[in-house]
Order: sequence, then C-alpha cells, then structure tokens
Amino acid sequence: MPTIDRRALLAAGLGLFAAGTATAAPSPTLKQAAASKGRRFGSAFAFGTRGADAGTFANPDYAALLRRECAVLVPENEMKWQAIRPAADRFDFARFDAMVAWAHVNGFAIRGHTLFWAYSRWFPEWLTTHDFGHRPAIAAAAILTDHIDTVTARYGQRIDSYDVVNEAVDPDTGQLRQTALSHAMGGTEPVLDHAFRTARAAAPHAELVYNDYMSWEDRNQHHRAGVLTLLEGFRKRGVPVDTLGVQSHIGLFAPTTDAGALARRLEPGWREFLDAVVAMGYRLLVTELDVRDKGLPVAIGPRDRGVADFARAYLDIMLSYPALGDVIAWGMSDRYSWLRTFEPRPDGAPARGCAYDNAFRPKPLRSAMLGALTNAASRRRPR
Ligand code: 9MR
Repeated sequence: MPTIDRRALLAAGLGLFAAGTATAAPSPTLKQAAASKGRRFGSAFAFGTRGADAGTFANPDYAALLRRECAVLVPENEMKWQAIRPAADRFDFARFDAMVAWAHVNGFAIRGHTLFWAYSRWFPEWLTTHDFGHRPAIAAAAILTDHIDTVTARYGQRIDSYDVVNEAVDPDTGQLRQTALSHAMGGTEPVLDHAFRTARAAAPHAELVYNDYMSWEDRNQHHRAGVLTLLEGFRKRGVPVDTLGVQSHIGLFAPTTDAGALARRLEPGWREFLDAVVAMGYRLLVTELDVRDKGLPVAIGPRDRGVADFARAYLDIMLSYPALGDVIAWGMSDRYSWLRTFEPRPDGAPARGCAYDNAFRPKPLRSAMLGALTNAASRRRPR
C-alpha cells in the first residue's frame, strides 16, 4: 500500500527515519537473544505526533529503543474498535495506518490487537446500544464480518498474527462474558467462532490467537479453568485457533521480600495449565509482558530486584516450551506504562514494571529478560 504509506507518514508529520538520541542498548539486544532461539521479541507502541513525550514511534528516543530491541510491534490501543470504528458504517484508520507504515519501513513485523475485544466494558458506545433489527443474529454477524474483513484486507501480509478475540472469559466465574453481540447472536460461542472462522478465511496467512490475562498468581483458578474450557470447545467445534496469547501482566500483590520463593510456589499450577494448553495442540505467545510491583518494597533497589527475579522465573517457565513463539512487552519504558495510571501503588510511588526506566536506562528486568531469552528452549517452528 505505497500510497497509504506516504499519506499516513505525512499525516503524522514524520519522515521515514527519525533519528534517535537515547543511549545505546547493552549488547546483545533482546531481539538478538530471542532470534538465537527462533523467536521474536517485541513491544507495544502508540501513535503520536512528532516529538510527543509518549511511547510512540514519533518520539525519537522511544523509536530508537524500539529499533534496537524489538523485531515485532503491536499497537497498544490504535487497532481497537474504539479507535478505528467510530460507527457501524464508518472506519477511521488514520492513526493506525501511520503506525503500520512506520513499522513497515523500519523493518518490524506487526501483530494485530485486537479484532474483537469480547468485553462490553471496552465496546464503543454505539455497539452497546446498537439496534440489531428484526434479524439480530444476521445483523450482528455482519457487523463483525465487516470489521474483520475490512481490517485484514487493508493490512494484508503486513500483519502476520492477530489477537482475533481478546478476554472473552470472566475471571471471577470462568464463564464466557455476555455482550450486545452475544445477546444478538444467541450466545458468546457463536460470536467467537464466527470471529475466528472469518479471520481464517480473510487472512489465511496469519496466526490466529485467542488472547487473555489468566495468570499464574493465586485467585486465577477460575480464569484458567474457563480458558481451558473455551480452548477445548474450539477444538471440538473445529474452530481455527492456532495459539493462546498469554498476556503476562504478572504481579506481586501481597507484601513480598522473596519473589523467587513465591515463583517456585506458583510454578506447578502454572505448568499444569500450560501443559494442558499445549496438549490440545495450541502454540503459545507472551503478548503483553510487564510486572505489577505493588507487594514489593518502595525502595528502588529491592523493588527492581524483586520484579526481575519474579519475571525471570516466569519467563524461564514460558521459554521452556518449544511451542512458545513471540515474547512481547506491554511497552518498553516505565515512563509510559499503563500500570502507572491503571494500577497505582497504594503508596503512590510510580510503578516500575517495564524493562527500561523513566529515562530509558535499562533495569534489572531487562537483564532478566535477556537471560531468559538466551537460555530458552529453541522454538519449534509451526507447520
Ligand atoms: O494499555 C492499554 C491502555 O492504554 C488502554 O487504556 C486500555 C483500554 O483500551 O487497554 C490497555 O491495554 C490492555 C490490552 O488492550 C488488553 N489486555 C490488558 C491491557 C492492559 O489493560
């Protein structure tokens, strides 16, 4: 799409090669370590206009960090319905086009997040209140088909992996969430199945992912069980789902001084879950890695150590699975992390859940990621 590329980059006020000024990343880089085992390392990123102090390609320091460390990028928000679908009959790709264009000319692979976020909380208002008419199942399916067809056709081969469905399981009950679309289509399963079948037909080249935040901490049992039930159902119904996206917003919530001991206690339950997923023939991705540090001391030394130790233990488990592909961080710098606003610490200290700090200096978490990627089992290539 050369025409779109040029227009999109001009709209963003950018040339093709914004210069970076941040200090050089330690060597080897995360993407090199991942590639040595057949994997891609990457990050979420955002739209922005030139010079924005944000986690965007238009911020030269952040762009330089992405270029050095990452092989694959994922839009943090700009491919969501709220961003690209302002109305049932209207799409707006201006921001996402600019991101795809920049990523493409700079040689990154791109993951699509997300074709359908199955959670009413994050629906655009118009979808929640939409009148599906006297044949609601047909009208609802058409809205979903139109969405998936339009996005996949626009980006073609440039997006090689999609979070087709995001967060369909209620973590408290393990049941599937109900939404305006599930009411219209007579249940959540028909909606999800339709999304995957449409995506397979429209983008046969792409990896199709079910993405969710069931995790290894205590009180995730219902969430994990619900996801396993959903994945079993996909297999029974012959729904084309390739991969489970394990978001990996891992966290230390209770006061903790020994993150390694906590990790060892959580490991057996987590392996049991992953083993069950892999036994059904699914591949795995780490799609949104960061670490919630609420339970760790406020002092930066022990806090960064605890975050790094917990993540290292977690990643060592994930990376022991040859079925694991991409490892993707939900942002590279604490400065722009969603954790700062969504998950504030009780003491008000800014969260430190990313690999680089506020000033783009590498933290112990980066070393932990590098160590885990380097020591990983080699990835088993799909197909
Ligand atoms: O990090 C994202 C934040 O900026 C958005 O406001 C929020 C709602 O769109 O979504 C956050 O990203 C979420 C992702 O899309 C799905 N998994 C959980 C992520 C963190 O909340």
